[in-house]
Amino acid sequence: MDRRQAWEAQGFWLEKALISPAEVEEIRTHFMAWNDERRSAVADGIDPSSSDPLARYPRVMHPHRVDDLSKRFLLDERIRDVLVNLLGEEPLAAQTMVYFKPPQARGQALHQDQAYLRVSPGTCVAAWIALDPCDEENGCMEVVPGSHKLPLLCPVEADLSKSFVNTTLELPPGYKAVPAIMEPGDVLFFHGNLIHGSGPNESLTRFRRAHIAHYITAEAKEVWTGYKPILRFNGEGVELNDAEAGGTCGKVTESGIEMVAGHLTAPNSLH
Ligand SMILES: O=C(O)CCC(=O)C(=O)O
Repeated sequence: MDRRQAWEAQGFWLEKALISPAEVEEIRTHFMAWNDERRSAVADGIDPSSSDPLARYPRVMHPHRVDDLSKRFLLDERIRDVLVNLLGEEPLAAQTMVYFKPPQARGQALHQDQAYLRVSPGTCVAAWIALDPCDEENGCMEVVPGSHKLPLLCPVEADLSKSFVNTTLELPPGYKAVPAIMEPGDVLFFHGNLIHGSGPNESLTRFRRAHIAHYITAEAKEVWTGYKPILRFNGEGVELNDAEAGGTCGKVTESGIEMVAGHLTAPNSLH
């Protein structure tokens, strides 16, 4: 299957060795120093003084807004070229995150990114750059092939001993999560409706770091306000309308998805 066929059929594409070993090392070194010197505020309902490994290594949200290196990889031409090939149109850049996922850290339960970005028309796409070897032991990404053709599903309560976000998705019959085994420099591209997530890092010694960027399709007229400003690949800003925060399942807020049913109010940031 070529890229385009895999994208249509499965909703994801794993591009091998897109980012060089030297660049991977540059990103890793940069963000380990970032965490030492200017660690992000601990969110996701984690007590900063607890022994939770994520209190020491909180995820970094939107670093490209203040950090040239992250912005460089958000607007990287190699990533753009793969996106153009997969989508058949010019992408716009929306967001970055860095996950350290240190030894023994919890993962992020199953979700669909489009539930957060609310891009319309069109969808969002992630480019997830592996900065370490990723496998089942250290909590690699898990993807559900073909689930990008599903609508947005309503979340249910997650197991907080395994996930740092408190919602997950129940897979409809016939769907199965599979591990995405990756080497540093591989990039996993996935569709906004694709169900994905990750389990805990069971290793006692290995990190599972990633630089993650989210894009939206150029036809988009609206996106949830928390992802603005939206950028073209030449760095110019693009004006889009604000998407409705509410959906049939829940409402996006600065602190996550508030469930319509009311019993879950997720203290999670963006996604
Ligand atoms: O890196 C992970 O474990 C999860 C990342 C993710 O779900 C995302 O980027 O949407």
